[in-house]
Amino acid sequence: MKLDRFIRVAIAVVILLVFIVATGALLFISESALNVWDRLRAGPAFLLYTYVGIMMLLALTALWLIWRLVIRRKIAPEKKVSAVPLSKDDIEARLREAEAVGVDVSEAQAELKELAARKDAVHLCFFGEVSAGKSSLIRAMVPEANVVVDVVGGSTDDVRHYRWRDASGAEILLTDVPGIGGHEDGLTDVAVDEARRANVVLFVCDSDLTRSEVSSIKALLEFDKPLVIVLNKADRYSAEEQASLMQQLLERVDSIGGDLDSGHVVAVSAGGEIDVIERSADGEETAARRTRPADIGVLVVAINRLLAEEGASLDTRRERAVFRMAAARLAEAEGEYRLQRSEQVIRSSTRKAIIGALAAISPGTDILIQGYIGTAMTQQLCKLYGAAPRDLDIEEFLSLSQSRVGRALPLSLAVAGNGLKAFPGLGTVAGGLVHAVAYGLIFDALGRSLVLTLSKHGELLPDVAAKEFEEGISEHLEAGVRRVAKMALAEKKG
Ligand SMILES: Nc1nc2c(ncn2[C@@H]2O[C@H](COP(=O)(O)OP(=O)(O)O)[C@@H](O)[C@H]2O)c(=O)[nH]1
Ligand SMILES: [Mg+2]
Repeated sequence: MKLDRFIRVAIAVVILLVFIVATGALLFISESALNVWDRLRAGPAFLLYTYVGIMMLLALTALWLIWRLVIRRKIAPEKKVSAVPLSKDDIEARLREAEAVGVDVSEAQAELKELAARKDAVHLCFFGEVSAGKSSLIRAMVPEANVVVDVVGGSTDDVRHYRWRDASGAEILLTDVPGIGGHEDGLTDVAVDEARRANVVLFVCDSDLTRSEVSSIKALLEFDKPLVIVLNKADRYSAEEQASLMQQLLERVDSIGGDLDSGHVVAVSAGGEIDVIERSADGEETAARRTRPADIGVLVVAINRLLAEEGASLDTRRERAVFRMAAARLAEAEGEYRLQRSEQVIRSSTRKAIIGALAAISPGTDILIQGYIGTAMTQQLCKLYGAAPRDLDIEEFLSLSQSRVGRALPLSLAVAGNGLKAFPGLGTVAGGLVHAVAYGLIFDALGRSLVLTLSKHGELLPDVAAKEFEEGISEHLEAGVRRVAKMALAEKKG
């Protein structure tokens, strides 16, 4: 009670003092202001205007500085989703930049090399579900190629190219890819990538489109290259059925935004092979393999017409698709690089926190989180994810996180104590070690939560980041305990 009263009196005295000083200052300022004003008015007009001008300039500068420092939030560089297509120079510059930082750009570079290697030949990629008849079609176009055809469901397990000549005599490469919807994982990616590397995509189907075929076509349309829909196995349909199927195909593609010329939907029979049982005159049965007659004339005509019409645009459109693919590969590699680097940053900060806690007699998380290690870790992770927060944001984030840590500390200590029990031969675990693991855990959790937040939002929003830290903390603590306990034991021994 006594202390309380003393504080109140002290505050009253301070208020009185502030009042006296403020009044004095007001009197002094207005006195000198009026003084200056009078003199200025007495003097020449230009002096008055210059003076007022300078005062306003100073006031504006001060306002601008305050705005910059306190109000403005630095916007993280917009992730470029520009409509302007990537040029060769753009993508090469990006690759150089990334390589200089240490990103593994080999996959992206390989795509550019592949593009250069394909420059001289037009590539037609056959795309479609397993057993639609892609391999049979190629065999019908290039009989000497002798593509293996299997009844069971797609025999082509990797990409193959076959030479063909168009009407002008130019060499064209036909690409056979694994069927989409096959059983082996990852095959679809192979096929999709191959479609991006091609100049023209021939989508092969053998009936009305299934839902997955429609979504494949939707994805293919985004590559922006000439597309031909080939309705195969026409021998199974009557002329009317064929006509209505082709109409349906056109409508379906139209409904997903594909602007398909009616000349780009054709019905053919690749032929393929069929196993038959032959009975001879004496009644003996033998299994034989027969080739169905092929009828692919309309497809060849459509391809020739398309190649003649498109001309040089085939190459620019392929280039664009490959540049975009290379950019996507680069983005993946950058993501990978960030993950690895952030792991290093988190580990080294966690180690420092552990060392700090082991050295301190009575460690406090506040010094840890809001001190040098926390600031350095936050800065490094933000930089890695291209976020450019103001120092104030980092400070705010750390102080908001600090209050969350206060609540999570008992949990962290419990998790640390439990985690250490898993290491045999430690005996009774000393309190200092438990504390060190607990603080290390908190750093580990802070770093991991920050990485998730940054990759989600692309910038450091202090309140959001602190909230996400709080939400995920118990999960992060549990996930990190073995790793951090090991680290602490190593430090203690070391
Ligand atoms: N009826 C009929 N069957 C065909 C035709 N073309 C291919 N097939 C059969 O369809 C099955 C799959 O053919 P395939 O070329 O291996 O398909 P892929 O998986 O797309 O390469 C095989 O049994 C072929 O005999 C055709 O024009 N008519
Ligand atoms: Mg095949």
